[in-house]
Amino acid sequence: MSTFGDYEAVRQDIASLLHQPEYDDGSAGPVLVRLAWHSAGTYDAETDTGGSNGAGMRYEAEGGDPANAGLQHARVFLEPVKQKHDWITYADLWTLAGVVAVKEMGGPELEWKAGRTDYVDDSKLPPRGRLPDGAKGADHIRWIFYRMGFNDQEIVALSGAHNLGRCHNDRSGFHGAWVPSPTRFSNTYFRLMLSEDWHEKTLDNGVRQFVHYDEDLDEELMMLPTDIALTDDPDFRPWVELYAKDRERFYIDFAKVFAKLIELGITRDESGKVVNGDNVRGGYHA
Ligand code: CCH
Repeated sequence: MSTFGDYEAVRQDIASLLHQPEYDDGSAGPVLVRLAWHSAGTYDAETDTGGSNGAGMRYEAEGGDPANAGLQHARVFLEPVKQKHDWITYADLWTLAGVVAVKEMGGPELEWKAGRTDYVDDSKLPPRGRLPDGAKGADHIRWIFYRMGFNDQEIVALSGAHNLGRCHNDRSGFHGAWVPSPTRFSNTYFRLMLSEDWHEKTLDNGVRQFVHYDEDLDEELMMLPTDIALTDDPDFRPWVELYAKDRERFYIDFAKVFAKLIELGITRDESGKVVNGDNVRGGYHA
């Protein structure tokens, strides 16, 4: 039995499922962080559509977006937690899972507030194509993240999440991890981005990425074209340099911007209660 509103118990159950010896690098953490990000990263400030409210990824329209390939693993990992604490909404569970995973992997404490609903408002469903494409450059990144309301500093800070996890051939077409310890949160991604000599490689599937051979690992590490774009662009680069040398500052900025990400499209009253996402004509409860 689970007590209604006992988010601490949910946090503990998320933390205890992170260790997954058979999966990837032995942790569900990175894919949970990606689930939280993709659930929120469809937000469009101008039309106030998309965002984590509604947990739209449960349905084909959003879940079947090729950009979300692989995130079913994250949702499956979380299903037992949802079954046990059936009062929590998926929208809250997915965002909270990202927050818990970052912390458990050695990252900063991230502010998280409850109250998202699983109410799907058809008029607010995000069209596909709102998530970034790793094959592109700085203009594309800005176009995607400015739409959500982020600035250049926030874009670079958020990108530091690529310190976690890896790319999978059968999900995105890219291949490999960004850093040698992909289940530890740190600023290694920024440090390696600047210190290593990344060269372009075309994989067997025709996908282009940047690689660097790590002798200790005896493995190639990777960067997406969008990651490398952060070092080439004159307004992004100073932030990469700052976060590469100042881990604390990266943690502080990451915490701020991630908290902002998972609140996109959520309107709260003074008491913190979510006042949108419910009782909207044309929607349905799941
Ligand atoms: Fe990302 N990301 N991401 N990413 N991402 C991928 C994996 C992760 C882009 C593309 C990709 C953010 C921004 C961007 C994570 C967190 C964040 C993959 C590989 C691609 C491609 C997917 C696969 O094959 O499994 C692009 C492009 C951008 C921006 O331009 C942001 C922002 C965040 C979070 C704050 C995490 C974590 C992963 C690892 C997932 C895993 O399964 O290991």
